[in-house]
Amino acid sequence: MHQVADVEVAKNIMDANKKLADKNKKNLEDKGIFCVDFVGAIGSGKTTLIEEIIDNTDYKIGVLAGDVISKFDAGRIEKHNVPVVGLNTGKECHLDAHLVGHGIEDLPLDDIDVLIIENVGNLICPVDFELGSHLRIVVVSVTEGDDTVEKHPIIFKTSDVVVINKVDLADAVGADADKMVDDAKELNPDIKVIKSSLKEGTGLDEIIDCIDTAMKN
Ligand SMILES: Nc1nc2c(ncn2[C@@H]2O[C@H](COP(=O)(O)OP(=O)(O)OP(=O)(O)O)[C@@H](O)[C@H]2O)c(=O)[nH]1
Ligand SMILES: [Mg+2]
Repeated sequence: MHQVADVEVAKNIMDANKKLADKNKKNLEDKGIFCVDFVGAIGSGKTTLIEEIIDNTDYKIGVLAGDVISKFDAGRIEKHNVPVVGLNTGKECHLDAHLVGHGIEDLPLDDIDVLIIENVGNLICPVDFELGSHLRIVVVSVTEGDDTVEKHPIIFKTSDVVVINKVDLADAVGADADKMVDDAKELNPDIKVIKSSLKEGTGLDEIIDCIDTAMKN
C-alpha cells in the first residue's frame, strides 16, 4: 500500500514538472528563442563548454547556471558579458521546470536568441525533469572512467548529443574514449557523439554545428 502511494506522488510531481516544462518551451518559442540544456557529470566541462560557445559563436546567448549552493558558474559566465542568472537548487541534485521558469523571467528575453541552461552536475536525477529545452547535450569526461556511459544508461538514452570530453587525459587515466563512444551509440543509435578536448580546442566546431543544425530543424 505504501509503495502505491509513493508512486502516485512521484507521478504527480513528474506530471506537474512536464506541464511547466511545456510552458517554458512555449514562452521561449513565442520570443523566438532556441534552448539547449547541458547535463553531465560533476566537473566534466559543462561550464567550460558554455564559455567556449559564447566566445566562438555570434548567437545572442543568455544563460541559466544551476549550482547547488554557490553562484560560481554564474560568476564565470558573467565575465563573458552575456546575461546570466544563477539558480541554486539547495539540497536538490537537479534543476526543475519551476525553477527554470523563474530564471527565464529574470532574463532580458528580447536580447536573446539562444538560451543555455547548465544543470547541476549529476548523471541520474536530471533524467526525469524536462526543463523546456529543444536540445539536450550530456557532457562526460574520460577522467570519470570509461565505464561511465554504460553505468548511467538512461541519461544517454534521453539526450540528443553526448560530448566525451578531456580526451587529452585519456592515456594518463587509462581510459578508452572510443569505448565510451561505442557504449553511447549502443544505448541510443540516434545520439550524436562527439569527442572533445576543450583544453586543446578539439571537438568544439562539431558541437556548435550540432546546435546550428538543431536550430534550423
Ligand atoms: N584537461 C582538460 N581539462 C578540462 C577540459 N575541459 C574542462 N577542463 C577542466 O575541468 C575542470 C572542470 O571544468 P568545468 O567546466 O568547471 O566543469 P563543470 O562540468 O561545469 O563542473 P560542475 O559545474 O562543478 O559540475 C576545470 O578545471 C576545467 O578547466 C579538457 O578538455 N581537458
Ligand atoms: Mg559548471
